[in-house]
Amino acid sequence: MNATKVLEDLNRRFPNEPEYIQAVSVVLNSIEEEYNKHPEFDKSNLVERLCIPDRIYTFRVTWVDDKGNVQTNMGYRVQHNNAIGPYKGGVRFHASVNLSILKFLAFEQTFKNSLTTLPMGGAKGGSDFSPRGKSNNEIMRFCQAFMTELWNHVGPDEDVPAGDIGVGGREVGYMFGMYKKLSHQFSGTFTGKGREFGGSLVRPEATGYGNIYFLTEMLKTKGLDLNGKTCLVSGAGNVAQYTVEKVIQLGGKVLTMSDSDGYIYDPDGIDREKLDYIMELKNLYRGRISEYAEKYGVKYVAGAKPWSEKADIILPSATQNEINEEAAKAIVANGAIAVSEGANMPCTPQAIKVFQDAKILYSPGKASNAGGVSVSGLEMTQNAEHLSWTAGEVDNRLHSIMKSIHEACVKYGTEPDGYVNYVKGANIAGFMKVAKAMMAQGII
Ligand code: NDP
Ligand code: 2IT
Repeated sequence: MNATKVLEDLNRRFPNEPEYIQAVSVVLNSIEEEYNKHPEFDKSNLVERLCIPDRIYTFRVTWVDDKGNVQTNMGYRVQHNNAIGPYKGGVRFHASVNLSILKFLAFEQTFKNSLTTLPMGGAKGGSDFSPRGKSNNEIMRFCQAFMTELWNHVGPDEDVPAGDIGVGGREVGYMFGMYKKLSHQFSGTFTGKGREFGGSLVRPEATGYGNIYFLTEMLKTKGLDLNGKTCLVSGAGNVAQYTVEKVIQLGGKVLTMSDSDGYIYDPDGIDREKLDYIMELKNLYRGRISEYAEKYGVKYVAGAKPWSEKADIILPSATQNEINEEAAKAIVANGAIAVSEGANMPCTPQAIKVFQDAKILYSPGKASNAGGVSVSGLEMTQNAEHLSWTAGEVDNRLHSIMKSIHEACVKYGTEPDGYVNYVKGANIAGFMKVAKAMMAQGII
């Protein structure tokens, strides 16, 4: 395999899909050497079979808003690869959603899920529907309309969706309800469900907690811990909130959080009480982060990201490509020691290079944010055995999964000078398992 050639070809075939090409490019560049040690891979054109999704469903979603207007949105489900388990991955509702973004997310999910040690393939779905400013009833009608198209293509052993940007417990509940009605079955077809109907304890916390468990392992390699460290967090949604919760528990100090309009900077740190306020503001009232600045009298910077502020640890937890080369240079110049991705692909390839050249700890989302889908996998197990585990049991398993992902990164990513290239480690470890499973299952 020649990564450059494969990418040129993908570029020619999918010229309007920059996020997808970006994600594939990072993976191919890091696995090229390892891949070429296995001539049997190329003989069966494994690389193309791995980069191109198994199938994609595209459909129109029509719903009626509160004023009686008929609205249409696009709906998608990208089923990328099911070599190691049923398709698995979240659903995103955001105005920016398009096929390129969902293809990148489904591609990444395949390797992430492989790293979790659990049997899950990779998928992603979503819609360009924007939940912002919509009433509860509008959200419900949209989720129901979305499922009337998707229900026949998902199932507990076929494809198991969950949440992502704009999709949390409320939306999963509505989609699950419609799925149940149409399929006439109560099954574990979604994860991130409410606790009362098969949801796992610790699933809401899992991505944020998992990222901090992973970060703790990275810091340990340098003899460091989180206590007293300052952190920049972006986002104020599910991942950001539980990232902040775990940082506070471990003695760190979070200086920033953000949303799509701007960021707040709190020099005293966001403590438990302030975090409770943010959770209520975002999860209940669906307000703006600027309201925090008004309430606590701190700085709010509209239309900007927090990366120019000085801190030890950087935890991007909002969206893709939120840290570019310039932001990465500012982060390094400010003396940061670690960047651990909570979001999917928040750093551009140029930004990643800046971190790696500076030899600071840097982990890609497919490793450090895998806690969410890991607990989704544990939710599938609990549903299959019709049991529910205690919060302590789920948290312990999450912790040990994050440790094992870290070990895999160190095993496959340690360079001759001792620097751990977590990108290479995560990509090779994630890839090898999927590759071996595909080879064993023949040319399909
Ligand atoms: P939420 O919808 O709960 O929160 C997203 C947050 O990011 C909000 O604060 C939102 O601001 C902000 N945001 C979203 N899009 C943009 C944008 N284009 N520019 C700036 N800010 C933006 O989503 P999650 O917390 O679930 O997801 C955050 C990230 O984590 C995503 O990259 C997702 O793929 C990834 N992830 C999520 C997992 C999960 O289990 N939920 C698991 C693994 C990764 P606003 O309120 O203004 O919309
Ligand atoms: O990006 C992700 O890993 C998620 N949004 C969670 C997917 C899942 O199936 O729990």
